[in-house]
Amino acid sequence: MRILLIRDDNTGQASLSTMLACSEHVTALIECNTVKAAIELIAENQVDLLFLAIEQPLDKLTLLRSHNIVGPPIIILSEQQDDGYALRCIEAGAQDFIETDELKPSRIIRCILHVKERLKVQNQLLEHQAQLRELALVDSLTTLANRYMFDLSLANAISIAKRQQNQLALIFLDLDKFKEINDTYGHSTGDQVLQEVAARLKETVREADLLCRLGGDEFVILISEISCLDNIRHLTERIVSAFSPTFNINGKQLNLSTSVGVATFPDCAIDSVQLMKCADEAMYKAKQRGRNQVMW
Ligand code: GH3
Repeated sequence: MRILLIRDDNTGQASLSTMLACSEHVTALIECNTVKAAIELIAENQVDLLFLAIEQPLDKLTLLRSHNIVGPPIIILSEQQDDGYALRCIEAGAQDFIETDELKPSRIIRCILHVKERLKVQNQLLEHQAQLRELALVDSLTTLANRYMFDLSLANAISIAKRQQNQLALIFLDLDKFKEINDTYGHSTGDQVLQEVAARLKETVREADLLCRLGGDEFVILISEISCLDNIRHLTERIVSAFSPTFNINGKQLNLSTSVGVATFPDCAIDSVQLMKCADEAMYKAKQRGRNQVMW
């Protein structure tokens, strides 16, 4: 554990410094004597645990937490022998409260070990949270954003566009006769084609554009920053061209094209539902007109 000790100059706290320096659980010990210095040290260093051993620790703790809402865990060492005060420190975010009277190496080590265990559990929870977030927002086959992520992003992008009076574009793609690929070569080949489509689209759009697989053989690109509609036209041309090279899947050369519908906000629609409908209808027109083309 990398530990930061904030302490005043008096005997009890000096012995805490010695105990920490001697502990096998402490890999680094940094010391300072003001909250201001501590805030700077936390910003510049990895600090796993902070011991606060200065006058009026509750006020200092509140000050620290107001600068570092998600800062390192804090343990208070104080001369106060008042359960109510200790409780208020815990309520304000301290992990533990040690009275100077109880200051001995075994108490400090127990404290460090408890924090270590809590951090382990906390990290596991954060990992699970990240996994759940990924499951909720990412399409597992292509690793593109999924429909849920798209719906959230579109609603958000529209409210920003309304506020800033910007334009948005939706490019809606539905692969042509994709079912034939499944029927002829099997579902697993179909899956690999979908992954290759996602990879080609990723190379075609910019980082700032949101590329999603809505489901099945449908993809959508949300463009939140449009400088001019000609750029969207060029992009859709590049998208159609991205399907020109044959798809080489397990040694088979497969031909595939896509029908594309484009809709812009606020010209075609006043909300996300209308905008999607508009792009869908444009795509449907492209299908009706013979596929492998872009319609607005
Ligand atoms: P059209 O040009 O008229 O759109 O023809 P299509 O064959 O692409 O149309 P349709 O929407 O009927 O076919 C889409 C196919 O996509 C049908 C479905 O079995 C397949 N599909 C949907 N999800 C997946 C998937 O995750 N993997 C694979 N391999 N196929 C999928």
